[in-house]
Amino acid sequence: MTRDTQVGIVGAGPAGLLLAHLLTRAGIDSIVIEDRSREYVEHRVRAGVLEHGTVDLLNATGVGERMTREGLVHHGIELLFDRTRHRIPLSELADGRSITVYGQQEVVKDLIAARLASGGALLFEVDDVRLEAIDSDRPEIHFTHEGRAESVRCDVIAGCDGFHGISRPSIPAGALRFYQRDYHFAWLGILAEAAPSNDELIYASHPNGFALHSMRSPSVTRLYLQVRPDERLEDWSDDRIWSELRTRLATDDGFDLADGPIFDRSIAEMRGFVAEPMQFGRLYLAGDAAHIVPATGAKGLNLAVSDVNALSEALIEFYRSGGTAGLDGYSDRCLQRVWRVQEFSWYMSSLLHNLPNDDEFGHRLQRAELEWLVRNESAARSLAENYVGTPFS
Ligand code: FAS
Ligand code: PHB
Repeated sequence: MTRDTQVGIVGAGPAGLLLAHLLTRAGIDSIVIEDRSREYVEHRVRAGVLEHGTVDLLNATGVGERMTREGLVHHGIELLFDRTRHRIPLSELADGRSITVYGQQEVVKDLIAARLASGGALLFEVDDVRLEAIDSDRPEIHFTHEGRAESVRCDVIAGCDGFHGISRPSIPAGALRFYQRDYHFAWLGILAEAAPSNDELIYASHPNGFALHSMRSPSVTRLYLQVRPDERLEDWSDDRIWSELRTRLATDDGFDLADGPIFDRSIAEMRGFVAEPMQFGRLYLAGDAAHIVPATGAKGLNLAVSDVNALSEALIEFYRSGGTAGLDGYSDRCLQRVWRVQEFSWYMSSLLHNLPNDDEFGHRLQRAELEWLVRNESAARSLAENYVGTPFS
């Protein structure tokens, strides 16, 4: 069966679902196809920090109600080194802007509910997806669904299928330039049934490596440990995880890390990646399909949101006035923010992790920057403004 639509969207992650939502609100038709099940995408544990601009966009477009009810608004973060915590007052330093802690899978659940309520097309568990005629004005998406061969004909394809999707590889070799930075460390992340041990996130720099105390709700804690990229989960018993977390999050101010049953664990390698341009013909890449950042700056999800905000504005201009300035400028507009965020994520990663092959001189430089951050307001303000996110340009 062949379906005709205006925008074909590959991938039902935050980028694809939010784009479909923004287009539907503007009366633009779209079809979203996803190769995993609804159950899988609604329970996939990933990011948890929403920038101020992301929160505003979700609220302004009518999908922020549960986020506002269940999300945790934070006005600061803490940096921990030499057993001492230092608070960075984000909102004081960044014009009152804040972050909201709300799981990515909750954002995905809210967007899927909105999509189904709008009656918009959303197909799960598709297979054999391939893109054709992406440099024509009527590109096509071919796939199988429930055993039947299907295709979508559209004006534009939005490649929102993540780093391992088929959109980016569908672009002819040589048409894109790739920029990659391997950080040679990974994060072991857990979710535990334990009340968070602090009201705000704690980013810890420790001789054993980085650690992060985050959360998902008043009863669920999210914690991360820097590990080697080749580390295996089976080598980390619950006891070993908790004892290493206690070591790296130890302070002299009586902070005590509460533990509890671990119900989710994963290891994610940290890297920086950018594909330029984020467009080829009528195929527009958004989110992880075009760029990856290490999670230290909590930017992955938020960058995907800013991409589709820009793409939806460009498509609304295209369908309302026929103007293509927005579409032609989409890649440059996004890449400006992508490289700002890459730099901030590199800065936070280099500041807080034990970098392989780093020497004592390097450790002293990290210490000097940490001490400068907690002593100098302009340095702290720069971190705060980047962390809460600058307004979408
Ligand atoms: P996504 O990867 O979320 O979504 C792409 C969708 O496309 C998926 O549903 C996928 O199943 C689908 N898809 C793939 N191939 C397809 C095909 N051929 N056909 C149809 N559909 C296809 N960020 C943080 O800030 N904090 C974190 O702790 C954090 N943890 C992360 C852990 C992991 C393992 C990963 C990979 C990322 C993490 N991130 C984190 C970053 C994360 O939040 C991403 O930036 C965010 O998911 C990007 O959203 P999308 O671009 O929508 O891509
Ligand atoms: C998370 O809560 O998952 C989280 C928070 C901050 C980060 C990365 C991940 O920098």
